Parts: sequence; C-alpha cells; structure tokens
Amino acid sequence: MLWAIPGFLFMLFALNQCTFPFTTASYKWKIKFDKDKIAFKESFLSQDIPAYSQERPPNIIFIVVDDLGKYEISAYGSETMKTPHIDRLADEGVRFTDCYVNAPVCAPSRAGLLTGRYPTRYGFETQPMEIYPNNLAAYYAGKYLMNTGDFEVVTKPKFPTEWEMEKQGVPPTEMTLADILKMRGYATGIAGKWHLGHSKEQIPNAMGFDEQYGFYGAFTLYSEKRKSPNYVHYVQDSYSSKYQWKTGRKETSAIMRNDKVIKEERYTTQAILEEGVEFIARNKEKPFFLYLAFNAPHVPFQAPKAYYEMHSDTEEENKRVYYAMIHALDDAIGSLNDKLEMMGLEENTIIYFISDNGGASYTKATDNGPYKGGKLTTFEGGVNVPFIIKWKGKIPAGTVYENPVSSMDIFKTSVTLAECPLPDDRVYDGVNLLPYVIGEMINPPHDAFYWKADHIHAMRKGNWKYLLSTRDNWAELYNMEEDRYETYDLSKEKPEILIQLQQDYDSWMKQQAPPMWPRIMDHIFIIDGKLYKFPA
Ligand SMILES: [Ca+2]
Repeated sequence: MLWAIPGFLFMLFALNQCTFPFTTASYKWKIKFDKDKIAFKESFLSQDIPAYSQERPPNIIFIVVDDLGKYEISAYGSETMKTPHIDRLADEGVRFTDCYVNAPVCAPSRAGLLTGRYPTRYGFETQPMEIYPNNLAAYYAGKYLMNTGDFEVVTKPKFPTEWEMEKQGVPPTEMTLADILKMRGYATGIAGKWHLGHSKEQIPNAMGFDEQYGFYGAFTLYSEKRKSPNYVHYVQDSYSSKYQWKTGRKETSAIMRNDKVIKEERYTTQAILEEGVEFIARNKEKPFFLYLAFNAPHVPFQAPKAYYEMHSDTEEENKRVYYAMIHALDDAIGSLNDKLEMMGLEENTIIYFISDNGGASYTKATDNGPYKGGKLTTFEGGVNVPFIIKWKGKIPAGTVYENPVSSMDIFKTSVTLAECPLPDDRVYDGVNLLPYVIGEMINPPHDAFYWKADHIHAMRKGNWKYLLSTRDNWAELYNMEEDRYETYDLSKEKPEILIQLQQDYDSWMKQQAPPMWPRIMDHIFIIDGKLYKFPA
C-alpha cells in the first residue's frame, strides 16, 4: 500500500532526510536487471518465425477490470447488479466458474497476466510502493504515530533511494504478451491502467506496446474535475482513499499517451473504451492485440451523474456510486461488442474478460457474496475471479467450464493461437485453454495453484486448499469440493494432508526468486471472528 506522511509529521520526515543519526546506509536495497538476459530477450524477439499456418491469426482483445468481484456480475449470480453486456459475453462464449489469479492484488496479478508466469518467478511478490519511509525516524513515526486505519506498518524496510524505487515493476528481462505477439506482426496497444513499472525500461512502450494510452500507477481520478455537477464523488473515510484523492492525477496517476502527459476531460471508463475502439479501427487490417485495462471499479469512487441517478433505489451513498461505476463499465463493454459487430470483426477476434482480483471488501461497497475474504486475502474472495472468453464460431455459445483455471492461461492460449515460439530459458505456467473448453481434453488443466506474498503462503491442489502465515503462526486447510466457501478448517483433523501440501509448496517456492523489493504494510481483516493480517 502507499505510504504518506501527512501534516505535522511531514516536517519530521523532511528534517530527517538531512539528519544523519537515523539514516543507516546498510539498509539500502538494490534492484538489478541481468544484462545478459536482456540481450537474450532482444535477440529472441528479433528472430524470424515460420509463416502462419492459416490465412491470418485472430485478433486478441484482453479486457481486464479492476477489483470487480464475481458477485457484482449477474452472469455469476449477483443479487445487487445487472450487467447485461458482460453477461452477453458469457452467453456467447464460455464462462469459467473457477478462475484463479496469481495474486489477490493488482500489480503482481497483472504481471502474471502479461508474462504468463508466476510473478514470484522474477521476484514480483507484492505491490510496488510509491513512497517508503527513508530512514528510521520516519519509519517509527509511521508505525506508532500515524493513523493508518486498518493498514499497519509491520516490516522494517531497507530504505531505498528514489531511483531504486523507480525500478519496481516487471523487470525488462521479462517478455510480455505484447512482445511475443509482435513477432507475429501484431499491432499492439494498451488503453488503461499499467501498474507494472514506470522507469524508461518498464513502461508499456518499452515492454512490447506500439501504442499506449492511460496511466502507469495503481489508480487515477475518473474525472479530472472534482467539483463538476456531471459527476458524483464518494470519498471513503480511510487512509488509502484519502491518499488517492490527494494524489489526483499527479505522478503515476497522470494520463499519458505514448509516455507524454496529456489533458483528459473524459470519464476514464469512456476514454479507455474510445481509445480502444480507435486502436481497433486503425489496425483492423492486420492482426491486433488490444490490452483494454479499465480502472473501474477501483477506488477513488466517481460516477457520472446520469448513472448515479439510475441507482436511486440504493440508499447507501458509497454503494450507489460504486454500482453506478459498474453500470458505466458494463455499458462500455456493450459498446465494444457493438463496435466489433459493426466492423465485422466478431468472428476473427477472441475476447478475454477477467478481473485482476476479487472485490475490495475494505471499501465496504462490495461483499464478494458467499466467498470468504476479498482483495488482499488469499481466500477465495481475493483470488477466485470472474473470467469469460468469447470467440464467435470457435467457442460454443453458453459454455460453462468448471475445472479451475489460471489467469496465466490467457497468455499461453494467445501465444498458441498466434503460433509464436516461447523461449526455453524460463518456465511458463499457463496452458492453452481452447482444447479444454471445446471438450477435446477432459482432464483438469492444472494440478495446483500457488500464492506467495511475504509471510503468506497459499496453495490449492486438487480439492485441497491450504493457507498459512509463516510469521503469525497460523495454518488452515479446506476441502474445496465440499466447502468451497472455506468455512470449516480441517488443519487439526488432517495434519498429514497439511504436511504433504507444505512439502509440495516448499518445492514450488524453491523455484521462485527472492522478492525484488521489501514491503512494509499489512492490512488487518476480521473474518468470521478471526484476525488476519495480509500484505497490502
Ligand atoms: Ca485490482
């Protein structure tokens, strides 16, 4: 989570930047990028690949929404929201009942989506942090004096320099889906949120995208005007929400086009849609890959007045604005569907729709339905997300797929469809989903799913799910076939299963890299009467 030093503490913070007694040089940390691996990547991506076997490869549209839980989508049984346009994608394609993202929070989840690998394989374990306390005095002030609400400073950081912090993100040694698809001649574009780094080597234009529109950080304002009568705002009474409103559209929240800050007056949901549609129209003669990364319905909560008016039956203001934002998002997806139909592209375009993590229960606007926990937790509410694929004529309409799948499968499916090679110097974690979806393969596509964020370890293997904190000394075990909402902990009754899973987890962890940067905060959750702290 982001770190801010407000008010009078800022004085202390500023003062200590130039006082030495508290600053300990040995605490500094460094992120190093392997030059040989970067050279290998450049040579791999510049190779000529064999001609495509058919007339042309399919266009790929990858829609990612931000913090939208399953129970805000009517196709998944929402009792509060109607989302006819997202539902239409499901009606015309395949809806996955259980899809796991590889992290319960935006940035590492997106890193896995775009690289097709567990982000922990390259040390992307937790969110990039925009500000760290840069000495012990600021650290103790944050830990003991600041009111951070449910966020808690827990880890003494190794104080980084500004330029080290800038290197947090997907390292330039990784190849994104855009990098790989460009080998096949795809036009590549991103419209929306990046959140995978903002150094020169890590921005979208340096990571395989020909065209970029959007912002580099975790969030931005939906409307640049905070006082406009055309929008309704809801500022939550929380530490993180206040930070976000204060940041507005500054720094990594600025709207950029090909790395230049631009002025943007449109509502971001509408702007991202329009930019995406224009990218399609410009590039429809060649295969294209569009990464359409909506920031909705992530905080800060801002909705167009017209949508807000349509939710007058919702009494709580917080929820009313939130539902209006989801409504606008659903309409944007409907417009995209219509535009593709009008341009005659439906049959040659595969569309993926996914959320990067579960609903953010700490906003108090979403509750993830029957699922336990939410964003930041590795319970199902955090990592089990809505996922739909539509490909007219290739995937039978109205398919429902019930074996658990991984968000990293999107990468492998796309690369397989485009007949692109993958480097053999690294492990990929996804599978091509199409043979499973059309019933050519009937076994479950994955043996196990793993999560790691600092002291939290979790895995699902077969029907067993295991969660543990190496620091807080708890472990839980669930039988997901009988208890998909994680209500009955079997860790005491089945210690032998717990040990087996732990051994499996440890051998997976040996393949992962150490975290590239330290994180310092946990978020406190009380779930079913028990206190948990998950990395934020
Ligand atoms: Ca998110």
